[in-house]
Amino acid sequence: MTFDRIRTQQDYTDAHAKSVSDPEGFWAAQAETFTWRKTWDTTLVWDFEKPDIQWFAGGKLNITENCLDRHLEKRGNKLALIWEPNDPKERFVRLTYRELHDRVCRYANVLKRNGIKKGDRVAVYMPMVPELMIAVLACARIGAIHSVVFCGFSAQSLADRINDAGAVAVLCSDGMFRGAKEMPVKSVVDEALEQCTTVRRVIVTERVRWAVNMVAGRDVWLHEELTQVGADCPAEVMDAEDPLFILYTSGSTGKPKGVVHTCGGYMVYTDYSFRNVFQVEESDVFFCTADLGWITGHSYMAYGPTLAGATQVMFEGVPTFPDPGRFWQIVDKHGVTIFYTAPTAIRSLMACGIDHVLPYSLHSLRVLGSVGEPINEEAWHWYKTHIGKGKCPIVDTWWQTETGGILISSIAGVTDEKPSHAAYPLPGIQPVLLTAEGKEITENEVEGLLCMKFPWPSILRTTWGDHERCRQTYFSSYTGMYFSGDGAKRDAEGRYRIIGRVDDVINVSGHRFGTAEIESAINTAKGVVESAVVGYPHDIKGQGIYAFVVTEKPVEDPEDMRGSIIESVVASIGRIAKPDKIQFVSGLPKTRSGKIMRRILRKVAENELNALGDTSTLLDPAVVDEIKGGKL
Ligand code: 7RM
Repeated sequence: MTFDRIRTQQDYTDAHAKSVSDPEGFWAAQAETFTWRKTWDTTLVWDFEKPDIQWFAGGKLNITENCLDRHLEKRGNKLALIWEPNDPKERFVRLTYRELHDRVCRYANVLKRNGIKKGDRVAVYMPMVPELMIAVLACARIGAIHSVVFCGFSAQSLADRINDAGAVAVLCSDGMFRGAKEMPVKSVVDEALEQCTTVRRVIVTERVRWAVNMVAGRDVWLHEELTQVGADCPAEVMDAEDPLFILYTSGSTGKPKGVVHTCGGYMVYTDYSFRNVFQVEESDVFFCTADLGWITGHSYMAYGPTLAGATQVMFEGVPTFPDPGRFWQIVDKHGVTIFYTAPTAIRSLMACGIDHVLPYSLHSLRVLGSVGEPINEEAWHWYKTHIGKGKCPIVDTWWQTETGGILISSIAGVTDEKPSHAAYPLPGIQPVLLTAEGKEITENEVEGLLCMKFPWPSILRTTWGDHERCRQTYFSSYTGMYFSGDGAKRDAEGRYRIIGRVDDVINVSGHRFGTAEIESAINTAKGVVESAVVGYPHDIKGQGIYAFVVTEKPVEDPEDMRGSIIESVVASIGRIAKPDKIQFVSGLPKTRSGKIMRRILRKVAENELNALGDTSTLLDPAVVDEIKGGKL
């Protein structure tokens, strides 16, 4: 038995048992279902202490042959992509697998024509247009390493990512539509490139038809380039362990780091987890609402669904435009059967009222998914009742940029579900809970730090340009373990419930930010001396950003000062990281050694003013009363 497809609770139990007793045999059997140019020599080499992790070493392949070419015979005329524009009145686009293959090959030829080669890093900064997915696959086709940067990041963030990766090209659009707004894209790239020296080429997709500045010798229009190329583009042969992409993600310290995923293992795991978690059938229409700029968009839009030969919807816009019924209208319009979104979206639509759901039948829906943050019970029940009409299983999928694919989740309609519980480890996944001292807790009905004790095929391999940082961040806290940074509970039946980050990372609407990252952004505002940022519970976003700010002079016009702080954050990171609350304080609670006691600030932000704990070790305990008094 290969357990290629889990259909029953027993299959799940058997597959998980097999994956633990014989991980190499288990994953080799999955890997054999793909097209390889040369089969691998060794299924797995691993050492978490270095870390050195290799899956399918010696194997040769190109992931796009598996996403596209191998489907042509049987699924050439099947829809691969249904693209729904921001404005419902604009025509939608449908691409069959044959058409997507054709578009990817042509785009890949444009990349080659512009001097981009295997191993080059390519930054992709584009709104959710079909060309974004095509560009990503085109990079993979020629072996260029894509680094997608979400369009909500600022020019500064884009420049930092381009420089860290040494990108030679940027793929972008002229501008973008987002709800009622039109926003610039190319001019943001231009601003970023003032700080970059490695970029030789910018390839611009036309979307909003704005006049943009084109730098001669550097910038070209995609539509003009496409007239110069053909549709034949043989796939570059890649090593299983060659990098496929870099995706930057925030941690508790310093600048965001470039998580590196490689070709072979990532392919095997995203396909396997996609098909099994969502129980995908040939006739399904999958709709993931994530942006391709996040890992969810990489694993469960660009790669997982195309590897599986599935049909998917890609949506350019926002959930509330032209009204909060937009997702449900799309579900009915395209007959969506599997819908995958984030708790923050569910909560915000829930807050808009049921009247925006009632006009739609939603009868095509079969499976619902959640990702990005813990889903609270109220949102879970609303999703179950009003969207799933009580009949659709909900999969609460826990995973991370670093894990490449879903690690803990129930399997739709196969394993049981319990509100707010991600539930069970997928086959191949061996979670453990540790005490703060690093001791494994083996019982049930416990809480601890969530770690993995064995590698799975899509675990990150390194952080770009800084392997030591990868080791430090994920593999050094507890010897022989991958540490996720999350805390979790395990119930009596062995289901996991993720509690949230135990480090200085804030999860705002499913997006990760390091407190240090936001603080340095705030500190660039004129007149700011220092700041401390903590997360606090937010009804819609999950966590909100609460900033305590010390200024040079007493603040005369708080609104004006807040405005300039927000401006600084928007400029350094992007509009997605705006603080929700900014409190001006005369000092921060620090220990005698100068360390900020975030625990106290967190309690204040959470409004637990009577639970501050011991403050006697503070340098100046009096600041605490002032901070409590000024709580927003
Ligand atoms: C896929 C993604 C990862 C962090 C992770 C958690 C949190 C993600 C869930 C969740 C509770 C979930 N990647 N997280 N999924 N918490 N339940 N189902 O979001 O790298 O951007 O974020 O998100 O804290 O560590 S990510």
